Amino acid sequence: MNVLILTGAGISAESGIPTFRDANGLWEGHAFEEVATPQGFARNPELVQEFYNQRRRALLNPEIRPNAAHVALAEFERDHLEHGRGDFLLVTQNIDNLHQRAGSQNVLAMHGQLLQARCTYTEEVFDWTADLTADTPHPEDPDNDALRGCLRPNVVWFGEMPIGLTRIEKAATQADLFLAIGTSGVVYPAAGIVAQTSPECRRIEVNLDDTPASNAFDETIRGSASVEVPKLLNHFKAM
Ligand code: BJW
Repeated sequence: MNVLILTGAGISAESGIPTFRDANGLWEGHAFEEVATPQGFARNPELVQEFYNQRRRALLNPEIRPNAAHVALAEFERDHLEHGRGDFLLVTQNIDNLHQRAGSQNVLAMHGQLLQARCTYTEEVFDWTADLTADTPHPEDPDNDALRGCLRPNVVWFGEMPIGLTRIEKAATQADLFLAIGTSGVVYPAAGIVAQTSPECRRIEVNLDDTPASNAFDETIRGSASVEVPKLLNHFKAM
């Protein structure tokens, strides 16, 4: 059985990371055009860097840890691959590292990673845990003043190309089981993955609420990811 998982902000909500579109979400107080587009970054880099600096600092708080849903996915993958039961790919829209910290191996972070910075000139990517500012020196050429402030968060904003689309499309067409967990189904191309799966694929959505994508799924499970995902994966174990 080939398994494809798609996760969104809802899976990390119970780890203490706010979602985007729920009440008290990450964009409360911001228009998404201000903080999640290249145009917004060009207009006001300080605002955008500070938005991500705060989120980076929050992610590094030791109290933010993977929850039961992240752990269940990692354990399911390990067992699935160890027993040669088929392919497994976990596509996450989240820029936190909670899947990786839970032990997931085949993770494709299609919207990038918060603990990485990217040089806007060379596209080089660096692991990054500090704040980014207009004065941050280039890590490999710190005395070069022309490169000061060239780093941006290595994340995918609206209008930018998500990461790994060819691999995602291949996994979708070959999947026997597709689970979409904690995503509002409004951001493309992630929201279109379900439509790339074959008619034989079993498609299940796990979310607290209905989403605009719910009708595209064979089954919808209403509940919190930390409760429903371990139960669901236990059901599919050994298949
Ligand atoms: C729980 C829970 C619990 C809560 N348990 N559930 C086709 C049609 C229309 C538009 C487009 C289209 N194709 C492309 C577009 C344009 C655009 C788009 O989608 N716009 C729509 C908004 C209309 N897409 C893009 O621009 C993408 N790029 C692209 O297509 O490029 C093409 C291209 C071609 C040629 C040249 C160049 C490019 C890029 C999209 C990038 C999205 N980036 C962001 C920010 C990332 C960095 C960051 O984190 O700051 O990604 S936006 C934001 O939304 C973030 C998320 O990953 C993404 C999705 O959000 P998510 O995860 O679904 O979170 P929420 O908050 O929306 O939902 C949480 C859900 O969880 C809710 O449903 C809750 O109920 C649930 N929940 N607690 C279970 N405990």
